[in-house]
Amino acid sequence: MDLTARGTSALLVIKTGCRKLRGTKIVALSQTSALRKSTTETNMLTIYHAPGTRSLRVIWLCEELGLPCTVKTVDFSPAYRASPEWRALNPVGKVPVMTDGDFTMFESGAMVQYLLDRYGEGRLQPKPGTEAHGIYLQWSWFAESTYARPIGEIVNHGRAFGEKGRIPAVVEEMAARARLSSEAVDRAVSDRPYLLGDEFSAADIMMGYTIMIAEKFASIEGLDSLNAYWQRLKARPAYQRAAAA
Ligand SMILES: N[C@@H](CCC(=O)N[C@@H](CS)C(=O)NCC(=O)O)C(=O)O
Repeated sequence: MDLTARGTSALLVIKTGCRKLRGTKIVALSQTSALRKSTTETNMLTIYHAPGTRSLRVIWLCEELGLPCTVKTVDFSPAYRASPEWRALNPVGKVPVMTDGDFTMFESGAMVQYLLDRYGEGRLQPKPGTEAHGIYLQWSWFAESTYARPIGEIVNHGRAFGEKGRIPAVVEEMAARARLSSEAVDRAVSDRPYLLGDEFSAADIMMGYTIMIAEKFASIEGLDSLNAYWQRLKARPAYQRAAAA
């Protein structure tokens, strides 16, 4: 990881980008006038990123859409995340944060939806207001609010209490909740390549990150459809570029 501190600030340098900056000019990849306008008239998107965290979703989406963005690597230490500098961007000291010009957002799923609605031109989500869009929202929200939640608690429990203070029954109970969600996704993708069917959508990006942490902190063993789905997601060049950021 190429981290270069700027002065005393723990907000670390631009390490890489969804797309490279040339000097101060962003290379606009989209052919659309709306996007060309926004990429040339503003400094466009900046994603505050810590490797292995939910900022992966936002970078991955930008890569899938070909949206230019700047990635800034953030010091993920509790001390920095508690600092007034970081709290001004994320009020609870979490990662990620995204800015679009002067506009700032926290919550990865909200960033994904904002980017799709503003710059997606209908890509990677069904038409809003349709049942297909309802299913898309269902899996997107499920990924963060139901599936990721117990996994996050396993991580937080370990971080707060350490190996010695860890309460195994609590971790087991949360792992069981995560497993129930893993099984639900396993069934959902048992007859289709992606959550919505044949077409990849941003719901798969939301879910992909959650499967990543399920694999790391809970277990996805023995769930063949889920594992095959995860391999399909990881094989996407956009995922690979995001994972390398
Ligand atoms: N629902 C939030 C969750 C953010 C979150 O939990 N981020 C993790 C990293 S992936 C974090 O900052 N954890 C530190 C902590 O909770 O103390 C989102 O999707 O942005």
